Amino acid sequence: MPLPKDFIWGVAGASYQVEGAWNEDGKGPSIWDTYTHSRQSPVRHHDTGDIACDHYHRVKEDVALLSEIGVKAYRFSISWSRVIPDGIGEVNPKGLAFYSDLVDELLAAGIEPMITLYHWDMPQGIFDRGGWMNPDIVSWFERYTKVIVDALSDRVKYWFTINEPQIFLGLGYYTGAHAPFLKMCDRDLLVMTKHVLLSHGTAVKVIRENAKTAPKIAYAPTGPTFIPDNDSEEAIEKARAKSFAFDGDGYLFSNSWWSDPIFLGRFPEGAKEFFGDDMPEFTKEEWDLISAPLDFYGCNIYTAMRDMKELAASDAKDGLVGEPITAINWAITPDVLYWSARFFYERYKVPVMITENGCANVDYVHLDGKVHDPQRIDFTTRYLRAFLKAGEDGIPLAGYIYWSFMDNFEWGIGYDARFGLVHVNYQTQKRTLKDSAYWYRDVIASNGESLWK
Ligand code: PNW
Repeated sequence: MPLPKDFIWGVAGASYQVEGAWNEDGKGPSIWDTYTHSRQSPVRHHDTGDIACDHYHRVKEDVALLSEIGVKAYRFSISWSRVIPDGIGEVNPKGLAFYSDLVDELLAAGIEPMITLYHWDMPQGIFDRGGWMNPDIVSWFERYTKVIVDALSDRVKYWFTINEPQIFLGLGYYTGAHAPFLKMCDRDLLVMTKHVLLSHGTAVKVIRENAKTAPKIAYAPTGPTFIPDNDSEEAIEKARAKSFAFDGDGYLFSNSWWSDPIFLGRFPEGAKEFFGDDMPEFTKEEWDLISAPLDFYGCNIYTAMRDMKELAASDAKDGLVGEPITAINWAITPDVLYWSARFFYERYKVPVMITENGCANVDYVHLDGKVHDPQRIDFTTRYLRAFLKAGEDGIPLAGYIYWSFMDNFEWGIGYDARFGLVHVNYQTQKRTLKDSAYWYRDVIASNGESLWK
């Protein structure tokens, strides 16, 4: 069955991971600037995003590459502290102009801009005022959203409020692997959950009420999708139940902790009993705000969860013995896109967009000057076939956004992981389209048909 003509084929990136120019043209520091500069930073090799892909100075060149690949959409995030240096005070006109120019460049190339408002680089000025712990963050995020919507919504239609609360709270404030490298207790994590959900809902309201062109709004969570061990109804039901389990200890990383409030207007069952008096509470008006309708379900999905206790012959914890993995040890499990599309659509009843999916590989420029990455092409072919099968089974699919457009700063593991369709030499900033970029160009040009050849 051919895909709808308006199926969105895109690629993604995020401000701190690509922009560099961390202190230029009036930009204020974010927590990623501050804490990657600290002596205690656990980031591999002490890498920072100070320069990253120097995208801030290379927008024209980078949009030309997007054009060459032929993407229909580019998902990027805005650095809050580039636009409002301390997060709450004066707007920095040069920061805003950078994003406005990027939007113009994209539109001139026929590429749909998709904006993520919060992809983890909180202004240091906000963190110093308590960050997600301070109830005022909701109004600060509201004001920041209004500034961006006023400046860009005449040209931008697609909005993501926040990227992966699971990871920025889970790794930033619980395991300590991401900035600001903290390990906090449930009591505080629950206060932060409350403010993240309210900030999301408030941003949705600001966009709906102020956007100058009809907006499409979502958020971009990740989470564990379990895939069934076999085709039986029983196995499918078991995988579905595990995918949405509240899961006690692992709640911050779960699907239901974040998406049940946003799509169903309630916390998952079992949460209140688990947390007792620490459980966040919302008024009826706040629940309405948080669960205001969204246009689609964004899924950042890379690998499946399996019930290892049942599957592994040995006591392997992370995967099956000798199974295929990417360069950062994530298991290659294509069916996760089929089951994610199905499970999320069945539970939340909005079309599904894969807002991130991709393969970390050991890419380098070969003797012939090209970057041959057959693993990435094979990986993405398999994942896309599984995703499109969900469409054939009647699940409405809104699009597929490959992570990432170009190699970039991969958070806690620095520059070691390369996810890009475009290779970046960090010494020279030379970009080279990988074989996968040309392969993706053909996939897009054929609207997916070439995946079956
Ligand atoms: C996502 N996990 O992060 C982010 O949105 C991107 O910024 C990032 O570069 C990309 O995926 C690749 O990692 C994740 O541990 C980080 O499950 C960690 C996990 C999932 C997503």
